[in-house]
Amino acid sequence: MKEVDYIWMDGEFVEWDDAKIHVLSHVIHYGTGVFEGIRAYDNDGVPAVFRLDDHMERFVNSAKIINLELDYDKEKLISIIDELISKNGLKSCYIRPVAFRGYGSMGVNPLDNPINISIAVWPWGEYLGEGALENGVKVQTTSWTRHHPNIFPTKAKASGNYLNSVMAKMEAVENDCVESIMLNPTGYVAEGTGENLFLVRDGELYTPQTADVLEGITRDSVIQISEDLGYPVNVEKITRDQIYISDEAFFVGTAAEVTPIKKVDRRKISDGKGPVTDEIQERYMKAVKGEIEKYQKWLYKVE
Ligand code: PPE
Repeated sequence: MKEVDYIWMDGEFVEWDDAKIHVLSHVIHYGTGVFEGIRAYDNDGVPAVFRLDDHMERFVNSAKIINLELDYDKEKLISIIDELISKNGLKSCYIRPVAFRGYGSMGVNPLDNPINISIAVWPWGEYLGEGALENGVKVQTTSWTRHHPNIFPTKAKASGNYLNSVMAKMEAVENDCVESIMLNPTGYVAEGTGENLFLVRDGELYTPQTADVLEGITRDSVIQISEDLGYPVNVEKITRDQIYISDEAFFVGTAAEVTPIKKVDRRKISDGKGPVTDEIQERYMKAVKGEIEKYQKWLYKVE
């Protein structure tokens, strides 16, 4: 799948095909890694990374949660991302930093294993399939339960956590859906496998609390955008059947951006984009492209 020329690994820019690790690396066996997902957008010919500082703050925090001491601080990692985008000549791309326990010894105890770190960039289109942003997606509630915070660290974007997402995603695809909505251990709505969720009802927005979901940066941006548009945002417990009777529903995330949900568990929610989703999606896409003065503070320009 070679997409670009260079990937950064442990202090060096290496050719895409040479960015390899040993098969006995701890992370492969035990999921001991953390990662981020960030997007850069073409702002009139200049790549602009959306909320880079916030993403790298979360990356450093994820590492802290799983006891990975990084040799690079947030500022240094930001300057590497800047250089990597330029070196690969990209105007827009997805950015994937990952830090993990590498090759050293086997067994669950990771503490003697080295800590490796890498950053890759590549162009990435619509996350939930072509046309998803325009037409909306069909989703299901999964039979897999989202993490209990004392089983997996919900504030860490940790590699191992994602087996839960992978199971729910495969189940969705097998059921002819694009994505799964996951319920938390007490049965309330949590999030998608790689997105946060919003509902619209009677002109107000609803989204679950962050206690047992990832503190999404798109979620936070969408809350601000919605409030600026005059829509009240209610952060509260949400039940599964509340989705069925909502006027509109949508996923948000770096990769998914603002993706409308048209059907949940075979119940129709909307014909695709509803009017509120439409307005929020449009504002979000304008914000990331640098077209709204107020939100330019969210953009890091690679110049
Ligand atoms: N919840 C989960 C579980 C999640 O993985 C993401 C991002 C979000 C919410 C939204 O967070 P944010 O990107 O900060 O708004 N998922 C990333 C990984 C997707 C993947 O398949 O890999 C992403 O969107 O980049």
